[in-house]
Amino acid sequence: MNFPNNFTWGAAAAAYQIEGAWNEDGRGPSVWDVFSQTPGRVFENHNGNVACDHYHRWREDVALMKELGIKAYRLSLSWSRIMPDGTGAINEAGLKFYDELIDGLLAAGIQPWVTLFHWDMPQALQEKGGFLNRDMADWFGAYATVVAKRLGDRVKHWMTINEPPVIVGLGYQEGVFAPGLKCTHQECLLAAHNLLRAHGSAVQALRAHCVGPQQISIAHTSREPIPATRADADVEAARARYFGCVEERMWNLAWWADPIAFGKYPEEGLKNFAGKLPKITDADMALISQPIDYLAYNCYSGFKVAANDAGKAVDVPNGHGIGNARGTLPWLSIAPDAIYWAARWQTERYNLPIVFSENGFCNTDFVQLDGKVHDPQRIDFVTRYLDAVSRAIADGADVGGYFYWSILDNFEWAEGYKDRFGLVHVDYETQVRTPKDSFYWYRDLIARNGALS
Ligand code: GBH
Repeated sequence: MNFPNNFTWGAAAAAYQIEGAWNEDGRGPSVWDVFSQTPGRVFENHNGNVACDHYHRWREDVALMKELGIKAYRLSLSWSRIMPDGTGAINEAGLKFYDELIDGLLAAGIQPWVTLFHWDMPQALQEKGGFLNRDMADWFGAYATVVAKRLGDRVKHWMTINEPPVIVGLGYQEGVFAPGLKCTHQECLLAAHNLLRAHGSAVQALRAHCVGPQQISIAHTSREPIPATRADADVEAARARYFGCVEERMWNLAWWADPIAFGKYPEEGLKNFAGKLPKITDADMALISQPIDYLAYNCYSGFKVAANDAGKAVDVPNGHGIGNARGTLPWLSIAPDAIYWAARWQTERYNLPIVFSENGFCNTDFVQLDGKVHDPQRIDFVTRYLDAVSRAIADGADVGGYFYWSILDNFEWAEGYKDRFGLVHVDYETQVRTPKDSFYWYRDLIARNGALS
């Protein structure tokens, strides 16, 4: 495997999944507090009240990151820790937490890559409609301004929002994630538009208030069609499916990424969703299409498709990747070609450098009798995906970095603590951290800049 010399080796996490301290030092509630504290929403009614207690143990966690040798750590900020009501009053204790964390990371030689919003909307703003409210762009811009003024002298890499289709698709449409709504497709298209406007407003705020040049993006994700063979027809069909805008579910990547890159929604979606679209003004599109500096993309799994006689992509039966192997989450098939094609196709379409802001494997890891956590499947998974990234780079894709999800086992949203993605095992009774075999493997791989031996 070959990677450029300046390749960014990283690991990631998100505020609600690790911090805990949900009601300490002035933090306001977020939609995920309300959702997970409502019985029946999350696996065995787990919640993020304590999580990995990272709020209190961040020094220990940064020491582990330093030992791992990552160049960058992707974290997210809890909006309601910084602004308990989402707007207005600022909670100094919340800002101070991130201020110190960022200094700690920099002192350890680790660049902080900050995501402004990873799903934990302040509950006070959800009560005003959340992304259904057109004022979201102003609220999010004001929050981004507060953050930029405090952290923007040291943070150089930003993502505005994590995974729009999960927020709107799973949170507003299917209701399986917070805020647990079951909106119509029409309402979801409105939420999507307001989300994109909020993104644009945050980009403006970061540009205006950070010191020095910034690298700004938004973390996209999608479902990944993989061409069943290298035949042109299969590749074209899979690509058309990837960028197509036909689904009423929210996984149409181009619907999210094209407006930012090109200042307009894809024609195919405008046609298919006609009659359900919100009012879209030129000023909206100008706001949404503020230039960004790179593409961040979260890539986990995929499904094989082949072209039928009409050239359309049809699913290949059982085409989920490497045999029937999966992580403990049913959607997590092992499909390294997903990351290969995502890298190539996004480079071609958007002509920006790509950073894989998440990729990882979950299992039922546990501390074995020898005191270690043996996780060969995770090592195999990451090897296969990095090999695919390396092949994509050789074939012309512009990939600048890779962030393993996640540094720690953590609160896996509606799945609670059952599925473990970490390089570091967390005992949720004692909060003891145990680096897994994959931690040491990744450490050595980083030291060799990705060469296998
Ligand atoms: C990421 O989301 C999140 O950013 C992170 O917080 C989370 O912990 C991590 O992944 C692990 O889950 O094929 O229709 O069933 C991943 C988003 C959304 C990817 C659902 C898989 C399956 C869609 N996932 N998707 S479907």
